Amino acid sequence: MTISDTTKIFKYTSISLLAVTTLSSCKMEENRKPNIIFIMTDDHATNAISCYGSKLIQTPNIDRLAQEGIRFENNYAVNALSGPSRACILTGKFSHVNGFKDNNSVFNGDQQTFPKILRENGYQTAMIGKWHLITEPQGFDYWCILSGQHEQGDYYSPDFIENGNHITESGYVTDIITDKVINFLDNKEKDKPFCIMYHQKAPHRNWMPAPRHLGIFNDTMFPEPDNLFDDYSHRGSAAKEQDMSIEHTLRNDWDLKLLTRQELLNDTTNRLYSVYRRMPQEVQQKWDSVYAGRIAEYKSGELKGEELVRWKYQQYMRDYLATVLSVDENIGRLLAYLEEKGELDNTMIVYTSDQGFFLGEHGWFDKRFMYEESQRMPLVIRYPKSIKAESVSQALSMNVDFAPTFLDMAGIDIPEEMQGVSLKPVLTNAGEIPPNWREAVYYHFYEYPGEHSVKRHYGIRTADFKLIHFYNDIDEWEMYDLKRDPKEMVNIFDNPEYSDKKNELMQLLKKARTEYKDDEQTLSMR
Ligand code: SGN
Ligand code: CA
Repeated sequence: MTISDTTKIFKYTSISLLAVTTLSSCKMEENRKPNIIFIMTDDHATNAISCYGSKLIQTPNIDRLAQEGIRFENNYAVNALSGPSRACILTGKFSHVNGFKDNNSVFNGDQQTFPKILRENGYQTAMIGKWHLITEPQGFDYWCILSGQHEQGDYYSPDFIENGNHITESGYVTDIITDKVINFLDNKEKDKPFCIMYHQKAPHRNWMPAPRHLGIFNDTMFPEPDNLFDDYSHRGSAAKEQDMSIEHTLRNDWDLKLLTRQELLNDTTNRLYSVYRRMPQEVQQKWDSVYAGRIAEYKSGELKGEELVRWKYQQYMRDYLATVLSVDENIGRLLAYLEEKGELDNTMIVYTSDQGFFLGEHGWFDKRFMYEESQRMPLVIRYPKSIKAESVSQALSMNVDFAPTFLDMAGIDIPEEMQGVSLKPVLTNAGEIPPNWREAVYYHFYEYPGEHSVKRHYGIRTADFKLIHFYNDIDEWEMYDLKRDPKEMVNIFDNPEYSDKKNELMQLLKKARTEYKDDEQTLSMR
């Protein structure tokens, strides 16, 4: 063999070795499990997200996730309240199965959850922000959850429990939670995939904006929903007897912030004072100056009747939407960080909210009802390796589907006991509805008697219709034709024109209750 032959062989071997190495690193890259950042806010209505067609606000960073990924048009909470929604998401099971039915429940943390399974399969896991399940988080390498106000947390100088230790941070909650997420990413083990639950408090009541956004909408007049003055004449007693109206329920102090500094200092037992005192002095000063005009307007005594309701709606929107600005900005900050670290495209980024929210529709704020504004949750996912940009899906999905979806995307078997189904076929096929997909989503709300007085109810929503049974101290049915009446203004349950449809929906409801094993007696107790 000549020297030149040896060189050739050497060259050949190195080239093949190089090819093998490149191939296997490609394979590794291909087999690499997706990182997951599960962003969830609190009470963020689709009507306050621009990619969902909001007429109220621009949310460019959430929109970017949708433009570069998928937006779900028909994603629903199965119980539109914080603790219950979170428990459904973690377990992939409905409230009557996971045991967390209302905000007074205590989560049984020993049950199986998707973060536990991801962790057993090599993921580093973190839970940062609002938890609201009372028992300590399980299944996380790192956790830092809001405490205070029954685990609702505070907007300013919030208290947290970090891996079991009580701490107080200075600053604004939406920024702090994002800092903690970035800090976790900075310090994580390099070779493991990660899953972070990034859960904001905003835009939850009582809607306190960041210092930089205080007063930002003072001169903005927001469009009113056309049913702001709904009189519920074509609905049953549940809609009439609720306690969540802009007119009667919004509080002058807590919600509308109509107390001057002097009034707050004179009444330190007022709840608004308890959050005001958490702000540093310079922020208190800005607060005083931006709310001064509002307080003066109110005190002029000129606002009355419908005009007063309209005015309250404007103040509500100004504060609520200003807290949304910080949510969106911080998502932008996180995306820029991931991009800089080269992790953006390896990470499945999910945006949702624990449920929707009423922004004046039917004259309301809050949620709980199985009406569109509160039952519907935003769901936007960016993961360019599997999801085609600009996908939009009409598939009916529920929050109990999240756990199976995350496991499936990570290539992990889904436990039998999970009641939701994986959305992977929807994600990987540009949002197309898979064959034999479900015909209806199921819902069951339990917190009654309770805050805001929304009666117990359960029901189904199909692509075009909704059927609801209110029970406990009443026994009333409602049905809506969502194509003709998308704002759910006229109950057609007793309309003979729809009797066939009604029978069909009754059958579907029965089927859902059997399938999901919800056999609770739901008759009137009167
Ligand atoms: C607090 C709010 C309610 C809200 C619940 C549940 N009242 O109690 O308006 O419905 O949280 O919200 S407040 O006076 O404290 O602001 S949830 O999103 O956590 O379920
Ligand atoms: Ca909530």
